[in-house]
Amino acid sequence: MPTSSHALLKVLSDNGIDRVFLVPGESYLGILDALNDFPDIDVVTCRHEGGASFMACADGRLTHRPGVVLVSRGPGATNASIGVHTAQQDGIPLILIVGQIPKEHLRKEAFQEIDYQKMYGSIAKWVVEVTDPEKLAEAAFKAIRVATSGTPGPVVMVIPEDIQQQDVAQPAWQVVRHAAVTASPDTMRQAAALVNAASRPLIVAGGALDSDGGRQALQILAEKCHIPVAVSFRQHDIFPNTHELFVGDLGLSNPADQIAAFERSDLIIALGTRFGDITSQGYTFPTLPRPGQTFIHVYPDERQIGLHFSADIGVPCDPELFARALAEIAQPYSNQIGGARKVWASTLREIHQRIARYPTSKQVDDGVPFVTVVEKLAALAESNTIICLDAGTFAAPVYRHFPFVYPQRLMAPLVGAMGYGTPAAVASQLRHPERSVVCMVGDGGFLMTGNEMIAAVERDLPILFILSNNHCYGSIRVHQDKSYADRRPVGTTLGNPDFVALARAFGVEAERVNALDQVDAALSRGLRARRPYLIEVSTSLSAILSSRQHTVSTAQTVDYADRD
Ligand SMILES: Cc1ncc(C[n+]2csc(CCOP(=O)(O)OP(=O)(O)O)c2C)c(N)n1
Repeated sequence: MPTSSHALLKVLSDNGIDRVFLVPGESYLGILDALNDFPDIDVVTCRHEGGASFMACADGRLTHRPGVVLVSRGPGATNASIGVHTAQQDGIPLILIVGQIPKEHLRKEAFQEIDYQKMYGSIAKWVVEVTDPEKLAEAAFKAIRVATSGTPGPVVMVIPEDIQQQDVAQPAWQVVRHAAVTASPDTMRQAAALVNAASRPLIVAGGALDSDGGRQALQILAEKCHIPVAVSFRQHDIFPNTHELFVGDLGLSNPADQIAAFERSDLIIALGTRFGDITSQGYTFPTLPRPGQTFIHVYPDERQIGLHFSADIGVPCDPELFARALAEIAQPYSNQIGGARKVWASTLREIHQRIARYPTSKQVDDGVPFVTVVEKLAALAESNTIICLDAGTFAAPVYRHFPFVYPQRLMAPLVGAMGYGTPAAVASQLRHPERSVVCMVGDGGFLMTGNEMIAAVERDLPILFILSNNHCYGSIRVHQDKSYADRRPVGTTLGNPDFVALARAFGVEAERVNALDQVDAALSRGLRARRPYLIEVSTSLSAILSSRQHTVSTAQTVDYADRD
């Protein structure tokens, strides 16, 4: 007999949700039981709700459908909160389903009770506590709509354990996505006039272009009008990093001269980006609230336009359609007189190339400078590789040097949450079994959610885990060094297990790299392994501490300090 839980799952399944991540709990036995009747929904059992919620975030990012995570009340829901916050900051569709205490006990501070409206009110797009089994399907339907519309984000569905088993109608409802909208012909003409008049235009491209069509439209526009492209925070794979018009990312440690150069632009086209805190360098680029440049802001969510920076033209529409339309009517660069734009683009490109150049390896005696691992991985990685990153200094060289060319993908949390890497790799490999998936994680982050690596063994996922072991919460140590002249580190040194032995105990093939000359062979073995494989790199701490700046040339230094 189909129940209210079946009605809930039917709505999810009818709307393309084919996988859920969960840690089971007695508060949602009804939904768990109903999952038996949905063989098309893959149930991924996780070991911690934080890991489960990160997996759902990664899945939501890859599919643009809500990632779905199911957890128990109280302890389960609190553990899962990191994924809700990540989905909110990263703009990712997510549905967190929480089993709740029986409805007759609500708001009595019953065992494991939480008022989720209060708890999640400020980090979720919508929190709904359903108390009528007849309304469960409707709430699920609306949850999909809310999670995927505007700026995508998290929805929390709270479901008391005693409304999960009733005999209710089983509606077949499809959420209809909005038709993609574009700007009016008048607006497009105005935008084209601004582009035609600009000598130093700059496109800042963001995550709302994350589709084959979006990337293609961006490239067509950039090439036709010869406009340099910078990508927003951690959206490296939106535009080919090897392209002559790629001029870098706006992230946590852009050198001052690069930002100064971006500031010399006379037109900024913010395309598919919210232009938030990090992209805007702490709301300093461009000038807040009135940019010094002509500013066009295109984003699918009306609330983001003009939120921080007032735009000359603000367009709440699909950035792909906008880019295509603009490319059609803007004057092709080849028809323009003079080479101002060419000089402008190549100046920015040169700055980027200088920053992106790998530093010459330092001689250190406490391990391998992790930048060398990144350099060698970039040379060996397949063209379809998905790189999943945790948070930490080990990731800095990836952001700065790894030349992403789609379909290579960067999966890194905009929220900077440790613990994301391993679960994201599991979710990515499940979603794309045909691709090469590499997870890079620090020793700190690995001991937060590395337990989810067991899913790679259970499901035979050929993920390559590269674990940077510097016996330290390195990123924070670097901050301590930088902030306090007397350098008194506290709370950042880590005593670690034998990670190779740990991985083997999980059933993962593993080896340790102690020296530079072992890196190449280890990476080759790991990438060829076709089964879960872990390389523990004995990473040098002194390379990032003693002098945080690797000298690349007299004109360049590379600061690794600020990359969480
Ligand atoms: C969940 C969470 N807790 C704390 C932090 C603050 N934090 C940012 S990076 C970092 C240290 C990361 O250490 P590790 O994983 O060993 O990488 P490393 O920086 O040493 O390369 C910490 C504690 C965070 N970003 N996320």
